[in-house]
Amino acid sequence: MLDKVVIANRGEIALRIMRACKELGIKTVAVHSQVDAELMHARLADETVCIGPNPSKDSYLNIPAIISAAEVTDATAIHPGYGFLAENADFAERVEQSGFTFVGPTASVIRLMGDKVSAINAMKKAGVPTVPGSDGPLTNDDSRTLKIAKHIGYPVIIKASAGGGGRGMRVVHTEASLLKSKHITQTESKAAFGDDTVYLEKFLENPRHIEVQVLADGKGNAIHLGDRDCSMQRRHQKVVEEAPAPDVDESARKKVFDSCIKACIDIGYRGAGTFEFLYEDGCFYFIEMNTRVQVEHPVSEMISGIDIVKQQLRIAAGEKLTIKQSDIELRGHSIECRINAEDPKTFLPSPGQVTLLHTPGGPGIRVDSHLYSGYTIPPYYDSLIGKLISHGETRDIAIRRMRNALEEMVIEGIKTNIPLQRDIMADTNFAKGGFNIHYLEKKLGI
Ligand code: MV4
Repeated sequence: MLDKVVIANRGEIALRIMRACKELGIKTVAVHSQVDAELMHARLADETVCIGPNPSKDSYLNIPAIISAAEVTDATAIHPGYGFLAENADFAERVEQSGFTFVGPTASVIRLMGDKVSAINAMKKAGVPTVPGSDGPLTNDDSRTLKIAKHIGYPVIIKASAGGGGRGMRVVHTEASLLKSKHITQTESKAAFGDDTVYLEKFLENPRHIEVQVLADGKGNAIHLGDRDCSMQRRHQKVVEEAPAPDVDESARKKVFDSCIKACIDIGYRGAGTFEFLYEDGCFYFIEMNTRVQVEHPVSEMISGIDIVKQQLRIAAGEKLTIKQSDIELRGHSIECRINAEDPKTFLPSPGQVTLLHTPGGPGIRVDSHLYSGYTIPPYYDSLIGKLISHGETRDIAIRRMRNALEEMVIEGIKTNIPLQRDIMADTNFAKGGFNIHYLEKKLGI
């Protein structure tokens, strides 16, 4: 097993990783910015290192500072969590070149998936269903671009190959605006990512966002932990996630799971990963792969009984995946509500001191949060302060448990989105399930 892990992150995920390390008997190093000395996991860590001033670029994105922290503490591995450097291939490479274990896939796989054109190509080769599109980058041959779009049929979407997660895309409704949109996307992509490679896809108008959680050991073994529906989102920020995705065609689902496992083996995937799909009219269409543990991993843990973060650490230690697909039984239904320190109406961040905290409990309730009474939420980082997760034999029971938990939860001193979450859990369309990615923005009147 790994001896000592640097947790290169903050907040709830740093605490989540620390708990997994402690369970496995791994020593922990918390690295933090100046203001983050007050973080819950820093108090619980075996060692702490301040890696710099509060802005992320000076601390959590400071690669030399994080590697130095690993050196001075004699750590053997670095877990990046999510966000920050988690999907930075150069970071993974420098971690390994410095003699530490990176808890994640190889730098070359991160790079392959970071480039969306190469990711889609690798997936197509493995038999993962993709969106009808340009089958590679658009060239400077404009007549070819026009021909491709005409063949696919409008509307189409132009995406930056270096983009992802909603950055660098443009929907095109008519032939008249295609080339201008292509040019603008190229220019913006060059400015934002230093790469003007763009590609084109059929634009799906009312899809759901469904993703598949996988674990692979990089030694030819891979399994899936089912799917998650992340369609309840606003401006590319997920608000509620659930597993399994409600009302999915069973034969399409089986096929897509098999294709994800095959893709993991084909690309030599190692660690936890997520295949993101759009789902429309009973069909899955791959859009991107995330090469990290995700915020919403707990709903997959709840239905599978597998601790994803412990599996990440075991795989990083070089263990073979001992769980077989046939060992996994996906049981019941799980829902996650993200709790943000923000105004529930304007969505503006609401940092400040938590003067009183009461967390919910009871059967089928899990709270992943680093909050404590008296903690001051700093203004420098994102506003996620915790996650409420429910589990039950049925989706209906999971919803009822979540409603109770949201009713019990008390956070005083700051504004939170708990009122919005209560509203969503009371929504009759949420209760039905199967809403698409536009549902929440329409409900909020955006
Ligand atoms: C799309 C799409 C429709 N058609 N691609 C947005 C984030 C990035 N991961 C991909 N995105 C989309 N790609 C095609 N061909 C619609 C979106 C999209 C979206 C996807 C998932 C979750 C929320 C979304 C919100 C707006 C647009």
